[in-house]
Amino acid sequence: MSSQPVVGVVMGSDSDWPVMQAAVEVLDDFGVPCEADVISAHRMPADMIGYGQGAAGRGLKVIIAGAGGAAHLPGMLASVTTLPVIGVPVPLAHLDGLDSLLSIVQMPAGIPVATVAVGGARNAGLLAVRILAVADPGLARRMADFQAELRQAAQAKGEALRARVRVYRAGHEPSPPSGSGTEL
Ligand code: RP5
Repeated sequence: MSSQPVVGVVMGSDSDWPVMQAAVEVLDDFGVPCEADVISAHRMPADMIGYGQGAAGRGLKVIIAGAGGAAHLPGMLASVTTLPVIGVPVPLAHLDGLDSLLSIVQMPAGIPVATVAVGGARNAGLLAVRILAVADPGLARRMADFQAELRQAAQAKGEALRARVRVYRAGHEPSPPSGSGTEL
């Protein structure tokens, strides 16, 4: 894969970066070239429209857009591009991100935004990888390997939990029922 970005990771403010960083990290892990930038729907609307309109022409294939509060960036980008847009609700100090989630997920019919969980930037990156993997067998194999690792990690957790339960039960042997011993 060339280093030409194929995923655009954009956010309403640099204050979103601590959340959005996880998307860039997982894209880097999979070797998917991406760009990251601040594009604010409310503070720089003309730039935001320009970014969305030019995204496909610049070679981007997926846009990941994160925003908090009145989070209109993902939906507005989706309205001016044919690319798939993944929205990341960024939690702010108030309302725990529910405001961001509802702003992003409640799109009108015809303009979809694939919305991940509040703060779910890593899943947004993984979803972008899956979208690209449809036309990239090498990337699909890496995703399959990643999922196999998840399964192994979950199995190891189960094994560790079963061992803990055995230890717990060994320390809580039930008392013998009354009347079962020798009584005077
Ligand atoms: C939103 O306003 C941004 O996406 C960010 O989550 C929030 C706060 O932005 P700053 O005031 O920190 O720049 O548009």
